[in-house]
Amino acid sequence: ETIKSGIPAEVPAVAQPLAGEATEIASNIIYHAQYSPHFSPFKFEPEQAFYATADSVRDRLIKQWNDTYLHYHKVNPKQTYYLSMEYLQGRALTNAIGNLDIQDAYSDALKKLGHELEEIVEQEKDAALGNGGLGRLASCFLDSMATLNLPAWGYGLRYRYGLFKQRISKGGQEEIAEDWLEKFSPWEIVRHDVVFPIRFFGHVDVLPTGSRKWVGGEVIQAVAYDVPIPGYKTKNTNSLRLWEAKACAEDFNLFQFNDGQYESAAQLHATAQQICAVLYPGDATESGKLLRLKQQFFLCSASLQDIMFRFRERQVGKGVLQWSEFPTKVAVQLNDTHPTLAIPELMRLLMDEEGLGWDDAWDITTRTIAYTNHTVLPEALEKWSQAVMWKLLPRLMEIIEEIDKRFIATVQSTRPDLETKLSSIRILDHNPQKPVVRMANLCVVSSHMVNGVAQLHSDILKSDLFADYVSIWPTKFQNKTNGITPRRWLRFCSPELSQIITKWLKTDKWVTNLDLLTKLRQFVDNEELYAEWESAKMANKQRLAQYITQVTNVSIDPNTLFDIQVKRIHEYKRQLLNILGTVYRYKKIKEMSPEERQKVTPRTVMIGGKAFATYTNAKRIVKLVNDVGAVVNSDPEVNSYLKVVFVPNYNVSVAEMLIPGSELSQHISTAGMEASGTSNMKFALNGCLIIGTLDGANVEIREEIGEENFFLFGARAEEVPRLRKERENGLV
Ligand code: HBZ
Repeated sequence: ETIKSGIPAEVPAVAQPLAGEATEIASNIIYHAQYSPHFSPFKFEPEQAFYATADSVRDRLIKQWNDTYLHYHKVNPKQTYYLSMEYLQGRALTNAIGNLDIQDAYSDALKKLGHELEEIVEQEKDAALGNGGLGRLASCFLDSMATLNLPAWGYGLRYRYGLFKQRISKGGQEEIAEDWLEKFSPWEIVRHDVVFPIRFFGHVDVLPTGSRKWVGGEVIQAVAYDVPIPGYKTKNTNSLRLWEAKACAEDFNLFQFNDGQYESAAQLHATAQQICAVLYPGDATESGKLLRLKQQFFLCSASLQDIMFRFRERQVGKGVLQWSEFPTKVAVQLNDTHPTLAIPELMRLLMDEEGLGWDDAWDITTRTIAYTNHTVLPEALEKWSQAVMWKLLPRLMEIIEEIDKRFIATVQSTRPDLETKLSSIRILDHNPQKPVVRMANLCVVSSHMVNGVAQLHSDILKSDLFADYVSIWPTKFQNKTNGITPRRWLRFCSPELSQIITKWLKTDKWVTNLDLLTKLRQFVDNEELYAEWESAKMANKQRLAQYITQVTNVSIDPNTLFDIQVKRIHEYKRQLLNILGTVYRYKKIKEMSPEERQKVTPRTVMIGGKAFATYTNAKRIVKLVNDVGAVVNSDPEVNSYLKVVFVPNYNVSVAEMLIPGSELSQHISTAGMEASGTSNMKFALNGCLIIGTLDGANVEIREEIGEENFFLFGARAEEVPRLRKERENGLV
């Protein structure tokens, strides 16, 4: 389906820097330092310079952002809405300046004011509203969709505390709350006029007309905060709309307050504050689970009310409000099952608020919603307690029950051969121990498209997890291999390498068309290119080495091979295997004679990543890597041949430093477990070799870069079950 906007791709965002532009920008920065004050007057240290610079860049963004909104409002194209509980945006300043193509002018302007742009951008805190690959994918998609001139918005939550800061102590990982809004974010704009009510608890009334209405309970307000998403060298600027939870002023009980009952007076205000307090509240307790479910519904309900409001506004403007047209103007993509409640909520809004019947509402819902699966691990497939859902979302549970009932009826009448499978493919699991709703099943039944995130993963979905559904809807399942934005992950994080590529290709069009990189093949024997490439890599390694020394106190030598594994710590990703391999290497070097050691390629092994706070084995792995590092790095016999560092607090900004400086990267998950992986793409794009298993997107990367550039490792996905069984049975 085409959802092109009509904004011409080649329109430069702003005119090329004029001779005097740096001076103009410098005075605009000074203006903001003075008249958009956030600090005491007359201070212009790096921190103040950052905020003033960001304000000045935002001025430019706002103009094209508003123009974009107006343009789509007029053209009324089909618009994509990405619903995601996570966005790992990282820093925005370099990206905004780069996408607006005004780096040089800003760099000159800051110089005039006594600052270096590189130093100023370091002042920005990462917006880390996500855990790992799934959240970063959402952010990469936003950048790419804006660059492709697609009318596409992201919807998420404005968590106050995003992903925790990881501190390494003697005991291993410690989690520190990270308040990314401690001062404020210069990029977000609160829309005081975009507010929707979200209901929790309560009950369902049957009206005299027979229709049903969810009433009572608590009602919290969702307030929109918008973050601009500029495309690269285009005017198109999309929105990331993050919802914040607030209680109404009337919900503050003045009478109770004046009576000294301070806590109960502000109870709903406190309840509202909890909703967006933290990314992924621990769900080991019942209250933690309830809060997470509240977050999910909050995102879904607010986003759908907003989408429907916009649809109505644009259709009514044309005098043609017909809900059956909704799927021709709206596409809602669910980033995993976390926003599944969008399905019953859209049904509810269409039936109970707009008065549609079940069949029409179902037709619209299924044509609007599509679902991306990111995992086949059974423990990661979401299941919600039916009891909790009845309590929190009574009307939605009625709708889910009805979807389940109708699905069963359809299967029974059209596919009697699947009768025995019904208990596993239906949505409700009535297991008497713990009746649950299977969110992935609800998504598959209610979406018109379901996709996996790499070819192998999509094949496994079809042949395994969703096999029975494939027999019902053979064309519903497809593959969309993940991707990354080449802007953040090459153009801006390695300006050195980018310049070389542009010089040899005689164009910078590769920044929006990576296929052009294959044209570098014609220089495969060119010594001059090699020398330039090597010097760019060395510059990036030096920058990385400096950073590592600064954060770990371990000095590493840029002349050693940089061997890196960075990702969330998980048993299936096998950081344990990497560190055991490193211990083996250490012991081998230890046994060698001094002459033999001369032949060893000196290597620095870097491992980094966060472990989920309650995941004990992952935390043990973090500690082990640190402890192995302490032994190896202090062994004078070995430490000029091998060093081991745990890179603390791995996040988007740290990745932007590590990836350009890497030479070998490890993607060694047990085959069949990693849905895709996306850092593998970022490393490959930065001219790094991969050691990896045939898992996730590694398979496709290997096909693209050639077997000779990929160190293949381990068993294939189809061999794994047999090998596992043999080991369980003690045959091996
Ligand atoms: O999504 C990752 C996959 O593990 C990775 O292979 C893939 O490349 C990436 C993008 O498709 N999945 C996650 O990052 N998942 C989560 O972070 C997650 C968050 C909350 C959950 C479950 C999983 O409740």
